[in-house]
Amino acid sequence: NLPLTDEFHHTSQNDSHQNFFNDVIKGLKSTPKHLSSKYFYNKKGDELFQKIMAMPEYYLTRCELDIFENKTEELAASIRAYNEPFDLIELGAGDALKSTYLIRHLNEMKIDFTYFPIDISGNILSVLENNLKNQLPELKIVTMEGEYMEMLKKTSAISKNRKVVLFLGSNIGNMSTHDAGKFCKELYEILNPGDILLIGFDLKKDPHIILKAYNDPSGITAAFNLNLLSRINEELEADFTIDQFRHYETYDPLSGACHSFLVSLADQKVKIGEEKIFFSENEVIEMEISQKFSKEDIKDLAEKSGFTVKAEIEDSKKWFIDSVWQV
Ligand code: AVJ
Repeated sequence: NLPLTDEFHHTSQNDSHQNFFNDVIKGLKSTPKHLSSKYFYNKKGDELFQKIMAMPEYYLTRCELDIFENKTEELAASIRAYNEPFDLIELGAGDALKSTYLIRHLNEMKIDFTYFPIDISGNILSVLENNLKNQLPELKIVTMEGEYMEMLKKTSAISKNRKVVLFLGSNIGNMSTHDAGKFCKELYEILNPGDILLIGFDLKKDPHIILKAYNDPSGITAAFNLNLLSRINEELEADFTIDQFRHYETYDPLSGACHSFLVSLADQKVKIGEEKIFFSENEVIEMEISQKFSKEDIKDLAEKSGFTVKAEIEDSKKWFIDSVWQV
């Protein structure tokens, strides 16, 4: 059945290429123009995000790492990891730096579970699989490359175990408030009674601290945004002149929305495949939202989507929360 597998693989790759093209064209033909930050993560984008996580200004990863490193037992207790086998599913696993602390702890406690890391970047998944197999050769791991919901449904088809879903890093902040609500409702529908969602939220705090995390003077965040234009050039036969766009960042302490934009520095025309897109001088492309939350925002989101908040685990600075929700 090799040819069949091959054919299937090709089809799904063509699909994701077509989806990328359609999303880009649709976004750039909208008013205001926008692109989806989920496409930031090609090989170069993964590397730039690793650099962002290492920047002194980008506190999010260190805060959540503090939780996973120093409150591991509390985390394990909150996901009710006892005797029966369960599936630990991570949405947007990335390099799994944080979750590895929990995974190692569960392993030491001789708890029976299978780890399903899901990510849109096949590149980062192979990095993660190599690392984990080296560190924990006995770990049961099944990597899943694709969109969150689609892959989550696939794990349900593979295994009927109780599910613990990790959605870390304040990745939920990349959705609009409306989309985040829809997303959590959809998760609630897919999960079964007793299943758990452990979800990371970056908290509202001093606006200067938040803005600096996304507006670093070294220009790494700018390069991270501009890399999507390069990716469109490489993969969609486009001709963006990268230095004709400039990164601009805002944080609104009232709504808690941190916004990334690229500003067109001139009137210009860009070709993408057969399509042509016109930019006026100072016109912006909305690139990314990184929403910040209050504790009330988190409780509202949980309850509106049907979940019960079981535990809230904070870092020592109280800048970040891992909230544990149960169906
Ligand atoms: C990976 C979505 C959590 O929004 O903080 C970092 C991505 N963008 N710097 C975030 C990001 C710019 C990040 N998340």
